[in-house]
Amino acid sequence: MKKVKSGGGWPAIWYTLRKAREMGGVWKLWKAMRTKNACKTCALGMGGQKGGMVNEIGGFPEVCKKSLQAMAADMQGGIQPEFWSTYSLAQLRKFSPRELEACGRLVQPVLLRAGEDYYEPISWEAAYAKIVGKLRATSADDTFWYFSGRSSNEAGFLLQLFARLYGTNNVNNCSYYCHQASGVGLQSSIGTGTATLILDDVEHADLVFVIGGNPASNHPRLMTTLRHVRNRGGKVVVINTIRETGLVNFRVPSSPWSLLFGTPIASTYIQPHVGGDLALLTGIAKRVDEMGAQHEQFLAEHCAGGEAWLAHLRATPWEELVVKSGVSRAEIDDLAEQYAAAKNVVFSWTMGITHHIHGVKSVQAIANLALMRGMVGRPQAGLMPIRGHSNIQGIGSMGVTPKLKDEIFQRLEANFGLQLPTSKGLDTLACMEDSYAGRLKVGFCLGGNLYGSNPDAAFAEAAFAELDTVVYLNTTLNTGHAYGLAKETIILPVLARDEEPQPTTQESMFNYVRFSDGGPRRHAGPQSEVEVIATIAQGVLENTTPIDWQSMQDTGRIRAAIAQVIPGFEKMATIDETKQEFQIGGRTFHEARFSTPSGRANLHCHELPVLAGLGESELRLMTLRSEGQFNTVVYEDYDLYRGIDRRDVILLHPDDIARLKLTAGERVTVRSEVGEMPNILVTPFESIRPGNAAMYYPEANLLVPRTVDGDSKTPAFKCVIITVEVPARVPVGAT
Ligand SMILES: Nc1nc2c(c(=O)[nH]1)N[C@H]1C(S)=C(S)[C@@H](COP(=O)(O)OP(=O)(O)OC[C@H]3O[C@@H](n4cnc5c(=O)[nH]c(N)nc54)[C@H](O)[C@@H]3O)O[C@H]1N2
Ligand SMILES: Nc1nc2c(c(=O)[nH]1)N[C@H]1C(S)=C(S)[C@@H](COP(=O)(O)OP(=O)(O)OC[C@H]3O[C@@H](n4cnc5c(=O)[nH]c(N)nc54)[C@H](O)[C@@H]3O)O[C@H]1N2
Ligand SMILES: [Mo]
Repeated sequence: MKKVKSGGGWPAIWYTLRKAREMGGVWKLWKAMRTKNACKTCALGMGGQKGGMVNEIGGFPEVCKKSLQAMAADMQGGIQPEFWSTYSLAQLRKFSPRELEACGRLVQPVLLRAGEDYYEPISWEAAYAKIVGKLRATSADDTFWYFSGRSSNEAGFLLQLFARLYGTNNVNNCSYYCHQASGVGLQSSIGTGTATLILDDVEHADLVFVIGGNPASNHPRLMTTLRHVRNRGGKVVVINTIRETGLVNFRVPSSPWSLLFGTPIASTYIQPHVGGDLALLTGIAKRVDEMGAQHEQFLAEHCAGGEAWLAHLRATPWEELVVKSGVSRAEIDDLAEQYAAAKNVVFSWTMGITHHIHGVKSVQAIANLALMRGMVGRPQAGLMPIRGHSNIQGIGSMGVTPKLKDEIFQRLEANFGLQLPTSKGLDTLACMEDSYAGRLKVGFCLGGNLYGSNPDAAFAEAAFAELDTVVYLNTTLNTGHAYGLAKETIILPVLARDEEPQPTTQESMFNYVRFSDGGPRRHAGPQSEVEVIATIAQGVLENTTPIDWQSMQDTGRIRAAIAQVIPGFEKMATIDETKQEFQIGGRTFHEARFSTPSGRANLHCHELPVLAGLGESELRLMTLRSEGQFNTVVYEDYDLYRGIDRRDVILLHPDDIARLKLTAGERVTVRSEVGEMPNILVTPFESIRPGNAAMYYPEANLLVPRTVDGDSKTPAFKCVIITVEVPARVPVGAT
């Protein structure tokens, strides 16, 4: 397939028109996209009361392929009852992620009984009776509660509250596989775990670092902002192991000029080795110090640990930094000079930073670098983790973590007269480990695809199989429904955000709360997430707690509770009348007063990890997303900007193909310490830094070990040591 020369542009627009035709016309899709609901895909935040396709500072039309794909998926027809008697489990397992998604919307509860080969439709009453009966018969700490990031704040708040009053803190979310390292790292540096700035600040930066992410595919709306930065003469420094086409040049659809001619995005493009960022960031800081370009006064007045950190930098040899980053001294010097010369600098990052065993350290290193020049705690500069799911940040704010923030815990107990459990609670992978060990009995998943997103897919399947019951609340089928099976599996169909009978709220990555109106249901069968949670909670807890669960089906009541309990969400109390969307209090730092106990930001020293996988036949594998997917949901096999038209590939630099004596186009077996994938196509990919390889997630989860960052518990999805073998060349008898 021919590779395009820029991201965005006409292919994205043709795609839109094609999708519109499939969905019954441009007008129908346009109407659906323009309703007052927060956009369903990434957390950049679009829609809400400003109307669909409008960003937080009023930019319009902000369209992206992903939001159209998500909308089109929700506009699909319903899965017919015969489907369930036609396709056995064995057949469902043969479906690809794309085929499962394309089966249509889930419209009735279905049950897979122990030992059966077919799911069977059941009534909502029967499903509720089964779930309530099972939960009542199970001790609370034998259950876990997993949340994805597309559900509303209201559903997130209600379900975590129910799980705790039921008696467990085994409450967690997909962030543990995503940005947890950002939350933990930022918290340790500045006392809060989210972006320190708003979209308008980014618009006015004169230098933006984009580290370890591919926003051209995964956060396309950010490209509009990066274009504005470049147009005003600002710089964009991209640090990415792959030279991503869309970060080199992007055709922003909302600008006629950019659409025709494209806009250069990166002014500088640096390609470190996978996992080399910590050393690179440390190197840039070392050079800034050598130049004497740090902000001494800021370090002295607003930071703690500055001196020790500078001493540590000075003692770290250059050679170590160059070897461990894979970036030359000249390039590091250049980055430091650009940084020292800039006035307003924004640091943004995504999974290339967090999906490592040193994820938290890398986030701290980004914060160190920003703090040393006083780039945090003032307008037009700051720290910006580019968040994943559209409401993953809100789900975190609502208390969906094993440990509640002290303030939330105290307010819940004081304001509502509740008694909450104080047990430790398990993070996401710990729940899977405990399931595998036979210690847990019931899993409850609000959205997402915990099986598909998990490292070590064979382990994940076995972990689910140990459970008695797993309950999934989903909108469409995914691989979890075919492989993430307990002895008894129940799928409950829920309404999408824009079909909710009542309003809901979502939080963007800029700490902005959006109010979604909901809208008419597309199918008769699915229920609202809040209704499902309240009904189960009422059945299990009845009147044993001070909460009237039935009345909690009213999302306005949940918002009233959120306003009382969650710090910074006070304006939730009036949002139903005012419809006034708001910035969460205490999160945006336009002044250098940090949320740490001392009010100062902390600088952290790091020992640099050895660059993994330098053995002769080894490669460092990153698992990543294509242009045509949203997480475990694959919409099309085609990865447009990288020019790859299938998913069973390993992307290798031609130098590595030669070094490993492979041939482009041949089938190989890729092995890691936990698994192997046969029949993978060797695919030359000049854009990747030699020594590193790439394969598509979720398929490649068969190869990812359960090695986590000790601080954030996030698996190292971006650094799997692999070897590649041509089957015919494996000597007879070898394993
Ligand atoms: N279209 C689309 N949009 C999405 C999603 C989706 O699946 N599809 N998912 C959403 C979610 S939940 C998330 S978390 C985000 C994910 O957004 P991204 O983080 O952009 O997604 P990944 O595909 O994981 O991207 C990894 C990028 O990091 C680079 N990389 C990998 N390892 C390293 C490294 O060690 N160092 C450096 N410097 N770079 C590295 C890769 O080359 C690649 O460009 O996107 C959100 N938006
Ligand atoms: N190897 C590897 N593994 C990874 C990653 C990687 O880069 N590499 N990335 C990780 C990351 S960043 C993340 S965030 C996780 C993603 O993990 P998850 O969030 O668990 O997975 P998704 O694929 O986003 O979930 C998709 C499902 O959500 C359901 N859904 C969609 N809309 C709604 C809704 O409104 N309500 C409800 N209840 N359900 C809905 C649909 O049924 C769909 O099948 O995966 C992680 N795993
Ligand atoms: Mo994510």
